[in-house]
Parts: sequence; C-alpha cells; structure tokens
Amino acid sequence: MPRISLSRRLRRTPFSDGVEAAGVKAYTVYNRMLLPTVFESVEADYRHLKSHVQVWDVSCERQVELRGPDAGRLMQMLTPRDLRGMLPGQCYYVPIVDETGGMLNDPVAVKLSDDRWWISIADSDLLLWVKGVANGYRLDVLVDEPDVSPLAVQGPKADDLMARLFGDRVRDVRFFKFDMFQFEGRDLAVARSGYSKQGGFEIYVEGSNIGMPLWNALFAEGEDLNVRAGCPNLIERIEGGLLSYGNDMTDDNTPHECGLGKFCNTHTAIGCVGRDALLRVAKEGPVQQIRPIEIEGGAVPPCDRPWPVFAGGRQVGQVTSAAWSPDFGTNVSIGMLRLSHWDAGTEIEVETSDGMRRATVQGKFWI
Ligand code: THG
Repeated sequence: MPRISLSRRLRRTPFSDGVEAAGVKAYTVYNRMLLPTVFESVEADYRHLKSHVQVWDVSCERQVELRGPDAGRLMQMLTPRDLRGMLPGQCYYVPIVDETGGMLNDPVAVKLSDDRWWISIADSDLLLWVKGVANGYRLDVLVDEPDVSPLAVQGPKADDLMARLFGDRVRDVRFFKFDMFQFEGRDLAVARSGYSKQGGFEIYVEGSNIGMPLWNALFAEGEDLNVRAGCPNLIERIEGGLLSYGNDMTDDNTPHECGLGKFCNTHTAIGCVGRDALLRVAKEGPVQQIRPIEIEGGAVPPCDRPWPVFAGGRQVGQVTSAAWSPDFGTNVSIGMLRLSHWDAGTEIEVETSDGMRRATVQGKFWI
C-alpha cells in the first residue's frame, strides 16, 4: 500500500509523541490533523475499551472559539437547537446547518460563559463558515481556533483513573456538563462526554506544552487499571449509533434525515440560519433517514465508499459505516434508507465491496 506523506499541512498534535510511543498502527486525517484509528487491532482495541480505560488523542476535535458580546447571538444563528436554557458549564450536541438546511457539522457546543463559547467540531472547515456569518452580520465577536486539544478518557474505569488525577470531585460531573480542574497549576475544563457509549470524560487541554505531561500523568496513575492508548473505535461507535460527519451524513442531508430532529427546535430557534428551509422539511417530514442495519455473513471489508442498498432490484439507500461486531456476532452498520424501506424488519440487500449480502433493518442501535 502507498503511504501518506507528512508535512506542515497535516498537523501533529500535542500528544503525537505519546501516541507513537504507544505504538499507533494507523492514522486517519480529520480537520487536517492526525487522528489515530488503530493501536493493537480494531477488535482488540474494542475489547479493551469495553473492559478497562483508554486515553484518546482527539485533538482533531478542534475548537472554534466565539468571544465577545455577540457570542451567544452568533451561536444561536449557527444552530436550530434552542440555546436559551443553556447555562455556563453545559455542553450541547448541536446540528449546524446552511441556508438550505444541509448539515455543515455536528459539533459539541461548550458554553464557558455568556460571552465565551467553544464549538468542538467534527470534520469540516466550520471556522470559515462561522467567520463568514460573524462578518456578514457585522457581529461584535472574535472568532478563532485556540490552542485547545481535547484528550478523552473512556471506558468503565474512566472515573477511577480521573479521580486519581483530579480528585473525587470529578466523579460528580454530570453527563454533558463540565467543571474546571487544575493540572500543574493550569485550569482545565473537564466534561463528562466522549465519542463512545462506555462512559468517560473529555479534558479540554489548553496549552500544547502541558499535553505530554498530562498524557504521562494519566498513564503513570493508571498502570494497575490497565490503561492504554486508544482512539474512537469503529465497531463500538456503530453499535452505539454515533454518527460520523462526512461518512454517515454530508451537507446533502438535513438533521431530520440524520435522526437529529430531537436536537432541533426550529420554531423557537429564532435567528438561526436555514430556519425557513428547516421549517419546510420538518413539516413535510424526511423521505430518507439513517437506520441501523445488520448485514449477514462473515466480517465485511472496510466501507471506504457508500455501498448501494437494493430491494426488489431498485436502489433504496446506502450503507456508509460497517464492521464485524464480536459482541453481537453479526455485521453492524449505519445506512441512509428511503421511507419505503426504513421500517424495522425490512429485508434488503447491500452491495459490499466483496459482493451482495442479505441485510435487515433494525429498530434500534445495539448499545
Ligand atoms: N466530543 C467533542 N467534540 C467532538 C466529538 C466528541 N467533535 C467531533 C465529533 N465528536 C462530533 N460528533 C458527535 C457525535 C455524537 C456525540 C458527540 C459528538 C455524542 N452523542 C451522544 C449520543 O448520541 O448518544 C449524546 C448526545 C446527547 O444526548 O446530547 O456524544 O465526541 N468534544
């Protein structure tokens, strides 16, 4: 296989030295930054994530910082989720849409104070869109990318590891809330969140220079907990129904097609870009939607392009993420299916890279 050449355009992270010392076997590129995808093997990493605790370099979840008197107003212009009840110390999963209602990103919004927010972005150049909106509407707000790199601590022993480093108070942080904790005299936001269903935290590491000291401290404190370097795991995130922007949805999809209608309050999200378009699609209802799908047979090959889905000889959708699940003994996958074929129990055929497979639409994700 050819390799990817490294250069300044493909950014390393404050933790890359630790990731490489831990034996990372594969990377992907996300927001023009390195994101580990495999340490031992996807299946071994999966088993370890579900049994112990892992430290993930998710620096590629870059922050778009909004600072100034119009920060809150700008944040509400960016998303159809109603932010009026959101307090400092809270995180919200927020669809971001363009003027047609198309998904531009599905980040986590972090409210630091009324006039300071972070948008923890998925893989698209959201900074450019946010700067464009801020300038186009002449808002009194600074928009930039700060030196903040999230480090996730995920898995059933995450609370124990984090308590050793930050004290028992960290156990009291509730889901999608954050509080401030000190490390080497620096105040860091620590949230109970992360791109897995195994539980855990995300540390918003402010200042690249404390990256490796924090990485090393987590491994020193967690030796007897069997802590390892890990990364977002393909199998586990499909089982949990965690969507991947650019894979499972693009700017061609509305939040409703993505099953993110529950994070939209389009009627009350006054001032949101794309509100009129979304009010129309919400009224009509989507004609395709994301669904969990079980694909029969042995382990499927990597899904590196959408796999067409057929029924009765006609295409009725596509599969965009798929993997063999050791725990469920089947191939788990995420696809976008037309309304006529999205009901649980519907039998379909998936044209994988190594041939046609029978498959069944599921009523819910596996975890
Ligand atoms: N954490 C942070 N930033 C991120 C991600 C993250 N940026 C990129 C990417 N992940 C954004 N996408 C997601 C997708 C799903 C979730 C978070 C970010 C998520 N969803 C939960 C679920 O669906 O069960 C909970 C949603 C809720 O109830 O609010 O966590 O992971 N910092």
